[in-house]
Amino acid sequence: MKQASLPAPTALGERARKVLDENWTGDHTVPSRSLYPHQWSWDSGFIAIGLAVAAPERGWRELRSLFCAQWPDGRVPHIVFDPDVAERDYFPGPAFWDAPQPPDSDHATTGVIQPPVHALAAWELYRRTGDGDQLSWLYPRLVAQQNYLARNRDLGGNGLASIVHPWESGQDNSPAWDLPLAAVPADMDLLRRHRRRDIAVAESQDRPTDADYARYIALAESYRAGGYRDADLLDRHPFVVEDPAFNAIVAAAELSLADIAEAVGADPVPHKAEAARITHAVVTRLYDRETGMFHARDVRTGGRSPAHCIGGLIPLLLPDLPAELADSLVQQASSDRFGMHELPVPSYDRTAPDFDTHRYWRGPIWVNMNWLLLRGLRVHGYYDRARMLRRSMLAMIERCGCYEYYHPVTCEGIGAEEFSWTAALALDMLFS
Ligand code: 9WN
Repeated sequence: MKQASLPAPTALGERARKVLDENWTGDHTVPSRSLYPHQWSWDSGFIAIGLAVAAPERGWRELRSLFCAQWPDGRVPHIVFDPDVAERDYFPGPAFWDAPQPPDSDHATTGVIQPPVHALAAWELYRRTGDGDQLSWLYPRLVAQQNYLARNRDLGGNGLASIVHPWESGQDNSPAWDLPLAAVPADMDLLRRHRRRDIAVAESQDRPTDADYARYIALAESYRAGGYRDADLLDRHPFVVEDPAFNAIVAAAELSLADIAEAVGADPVPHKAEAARITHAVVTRLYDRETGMFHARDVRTGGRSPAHCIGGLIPLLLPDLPAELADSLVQQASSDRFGMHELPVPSYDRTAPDFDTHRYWRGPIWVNMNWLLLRGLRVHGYYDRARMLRRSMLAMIERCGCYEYYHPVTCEGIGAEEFSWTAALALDMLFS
């Protein structure tokens, strides 16, 4: 096994390692001790990327504990609940979800998913450690995760995976979901029956509104009422959306799986073909020539969201994206809407009348999305802009700390402090 070289200590590196150490439970890393006390799916993927630098054995463990909770149909749940955390410490907890117990785990889970960044993390861990046993254990599970998306979630029949809840996108409160969410009644009675926990530990102006939260609960209840089955969801569930960022990540995962397949002696060709197929579908279904970027599509109505959100830039990750589209995304990222110059890219259009500097996913800067964008800039050879983006992200984190998100003008930290994926991705950017 290759020995991972120890990175040189810097003040930010030490601080970031400390965040990850303090959020480590012995089995996985919580996103934040205060707001998110369980294991989250895509957080664990980003965290494992940082652990590949700081503590690779823990990185493998992080992915293993998540995939032990994989469902028989291949879905990787968005939260794996820690049985030592009380139900009242996070809403919606295990009792709300009432999901079937995964066969290889004694932990309860939610029934929804999140973007599959885990193959990217597994490949990163392998590159640094050369641990073929860990990679071989994960490979079939990562393939099952992708198969679930292709078989169960192509609800629009266009070759794209649909999300059935804003939480599945990871960009929960993005304006990209406003149109489809408007069709979901905001039953405020749900908030009388279920007490929000998030606004007890975070500022309510930084979190989704009560009306949106009521819709989130209604959607989770709708999916739960069908036993989390995906068949016929289009007929019985009010939110079915194709998200460009989610699908770009699915395609990027196939490319990592092609590398992984080669390393474990499997066939990389089907993974490359899948990546090309999804890239084609993302371009034909979700690109808007007029805006020069990608937009989420409501599968129930066929309408595309008019909002300019950071998720619409993430297909830059895809190496097969035609050069003129990549160029257009970089122009959009650098335009007044997103202003990728001194500061990283905000989650939403700076010029939009409802741009909100505090409310989450409606303006603030998120490090994980910018990290995906950084990867895309490198994929397409925009090295100067990539250097600039890396520098602005590291400067922001160094100056303000490892926050969940940041004010898009002042860079002041917002949301949870000592936030794990910010620390993890800072380590990756410092030492890769
Ligand atoms: C719901 C944990 C998660 C992230 C998401 C982010 C936020 C949860 C919440 O926190 O979502 O899953 O309670 O708001 O939007 O991307 O995975 O960090």
